[in-house]
Amino acid sequence: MFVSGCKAVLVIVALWCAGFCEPLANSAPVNLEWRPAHQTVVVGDEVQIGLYAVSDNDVNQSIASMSAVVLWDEEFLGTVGHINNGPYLWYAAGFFMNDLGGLNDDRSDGDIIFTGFGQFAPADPACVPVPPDGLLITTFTFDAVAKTEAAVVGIPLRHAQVSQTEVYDGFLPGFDVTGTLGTATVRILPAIDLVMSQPPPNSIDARQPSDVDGGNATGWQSIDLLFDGVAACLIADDFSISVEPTIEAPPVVTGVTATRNRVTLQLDKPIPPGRWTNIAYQPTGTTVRVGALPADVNGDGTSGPLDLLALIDALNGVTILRPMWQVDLDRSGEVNSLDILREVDLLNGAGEFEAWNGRTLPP
Ligand SMILES: [Ca+2]
Ligand SMILES: [Ca+2]
Ligand SMILES: [Ca+2]
Repeated sequence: MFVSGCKAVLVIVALWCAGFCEPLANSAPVNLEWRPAHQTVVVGDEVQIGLYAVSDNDVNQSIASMSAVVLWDEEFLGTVGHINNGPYLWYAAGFFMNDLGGLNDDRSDGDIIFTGFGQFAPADPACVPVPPDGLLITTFTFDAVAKTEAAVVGIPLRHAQVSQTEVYDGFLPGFDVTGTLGTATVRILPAIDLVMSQPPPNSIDARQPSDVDGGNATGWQSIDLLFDGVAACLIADDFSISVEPTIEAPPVVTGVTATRNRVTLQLDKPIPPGRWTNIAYQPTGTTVRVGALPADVNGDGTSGPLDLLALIDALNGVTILRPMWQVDLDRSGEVNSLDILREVDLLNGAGEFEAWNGRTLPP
């Protein structure tokens, strides 16, 4: 049984050597590189990193077989797996058991060896075509288990003496064309989410958007976000801003200050009047929005005569206490009869103010 098994292996190797591809180009190095699906993930996510074979020059190369030793930091990335979702149909590709170095006995200890064999001739194509822009060999998967700024995945040429990364040419039998070996880093964020903002979600700033002469454009230009866990590691790229209805150049995040659970976003300009501004926390997609609608004292998304009544009630202490952004229409820092005059200016239009009477925010 054992002897016949050995014979079978010999036959396979012989067939392989006989079936090499027609020389189409000079054999050149083939690089192995990583392309993470996402540069930033959250603890608990599945991390996906494509392993690519890339021609070292500007013509297609070809490989017959390859092995890649893969090392990763198991403190941050848990059990490894892979999905053979590349365009080439391998004869066999995976983490084969009984590898020489025993790397594949344990998939969670930070080392593994991936091996792929191209098809036998006359399959079309027999060998694996490797274009200059790269061929997806397989997609590695890891569990993201702990937060870090950089979880590293690398491909050493040799590991623990017997395990070796090797890429064999598809043109010249047995010719080692192993090129450069890439490294990937993935940022892993804690499993936190956005739970509240200040101003609170759906707040509408009713104050004047500028001075009456149109100068000194003013409005919310920073917003505090509250998370359900420590958010000190977050950066500007973790947030995206969009505006509804859309405008050509919505505000962008220019600064992030984080203290424990609280993050203050600084924007490059005030949120635009007559619109909602959506702030999304990218890793989870959770979004809060705040709006600006001049004269909308009662914050119902429409500016009109009812808002003038709401302001008069607020000045007379008739209604609930309103936040300053609903009642200090002229941004003086005080609420008084001048704000009533300013409310009328904003509704009817005065100086450079547009007439906001009847204007609404999208639902
Ligand atoms: Ca292992
Ligand atoms: Ca209103
Ligand atoms: Ca005022």
